[in-house]
Amino acid sequence: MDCLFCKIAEGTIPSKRVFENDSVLVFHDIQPAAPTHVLLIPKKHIASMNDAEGDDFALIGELHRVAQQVARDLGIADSGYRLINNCGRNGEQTVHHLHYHLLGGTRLGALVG
Ligand code: IU
Repeated sequence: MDCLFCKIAEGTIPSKRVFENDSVLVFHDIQPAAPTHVLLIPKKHIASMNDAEGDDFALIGELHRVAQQVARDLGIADSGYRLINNCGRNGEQTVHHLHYHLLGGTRLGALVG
């Protein structure tokens, strides 16, 4: 499958990895939007949040568990962070393999509220 994040998960395209287990990979975003900016992906190809089904929701729970752990490991947990999933065109999703952005290390500004 011609998917950038599948190739990163397989290792055929290199990335700066920060965490990996059987189902999840975390690596640094190539264009960081904050002092800490990593991407969390399932190794399984799921095109977007719209495409998640069945057991994928357990995998999405695992992504959140790993996000909490990686935030601690990267030293951004106490000051806080943002965990974002962009879905579809209006969500500005550009890579069509489900992923979360974990951003921290600075005040990020309010998006809502
Ligand atoms: P988005 O949510 O689909 O808009 O985010 C895609 C992210 O993937 C974006 O922040 C890019 O900088 C990032 N990225 C990357 O880390 N490595 C790449 O080779 C490419 C995009 I293309």
